Amino acid sequence: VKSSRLTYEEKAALQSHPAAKKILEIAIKKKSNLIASLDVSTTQEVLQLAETIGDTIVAVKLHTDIIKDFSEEYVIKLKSIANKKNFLLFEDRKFGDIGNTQQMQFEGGLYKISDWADLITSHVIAGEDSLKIFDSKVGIITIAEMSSSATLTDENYKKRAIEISENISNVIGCVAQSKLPSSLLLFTPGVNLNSIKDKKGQNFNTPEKVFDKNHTDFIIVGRGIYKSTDPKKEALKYQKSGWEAYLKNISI
Ligand code: 5FU
Repeated sequence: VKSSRLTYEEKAALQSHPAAKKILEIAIKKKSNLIASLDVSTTQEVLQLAETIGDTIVAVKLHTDIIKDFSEEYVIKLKSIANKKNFLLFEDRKFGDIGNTQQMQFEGGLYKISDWADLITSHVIAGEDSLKIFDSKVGIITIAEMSSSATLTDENYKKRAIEISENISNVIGCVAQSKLPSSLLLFTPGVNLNSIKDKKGQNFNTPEKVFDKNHTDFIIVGRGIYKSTDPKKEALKYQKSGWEAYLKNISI
């Protein structure tokens, strides 16, 4: 019996947005569904980690507003590593305001996210029109469901978030903790092989669990990699574990 989950090749055929096609292409080529969340506070740490683990990942996820020494030079260097190592740049900005404000936050300020990000996250809390301001080149990933304890993103919220996501042509998928329609790519944070939660509300699952239970497409790993004493070794472990979980998922 064929599993209800589609392969990355099948998903790529369903997707029309270039960022969606690209991340799936990289996944197939590298045999990786790993996104590293580099939540570190200096540009040097981001660049060093990106260089070290770049071969094992499909994207680097960033929170650019936690970096102390952001500069245009840093963006140039990071883009060059991304090109060389073939991964995407994913800014986890979680926009959550009216369209007019989000547009200024996306295009302006210090970070000029629209100049360099391949992927961004946005909440849908302000309704469908708020998502129409992002330029068509960027792949939007909406937040349909959060990983934290007692999150307000209940079943109804998730359902509405999915409806909005399906209506906006450059939304390529959602961050969520449960299954999505196969037209949307599923990005799952809260993944860790060694811990089940932190002391600030985060909940963790293993790569195997999020593939088995949710048919995820991409696992997002933060502290599991960047806090480890050997990030390269740990990234390889998550790459392998995520890929094996995917292979098992498609073979059932
Ligand atoms: F939308 C979400 C969510 O529901 N949970 C998350 O953890 C985003 N995240 C992000 O993924 C969070 O902001 C971190 O950047 C990352 C998880 O990092 P960790 O160190 O693996 O917990």
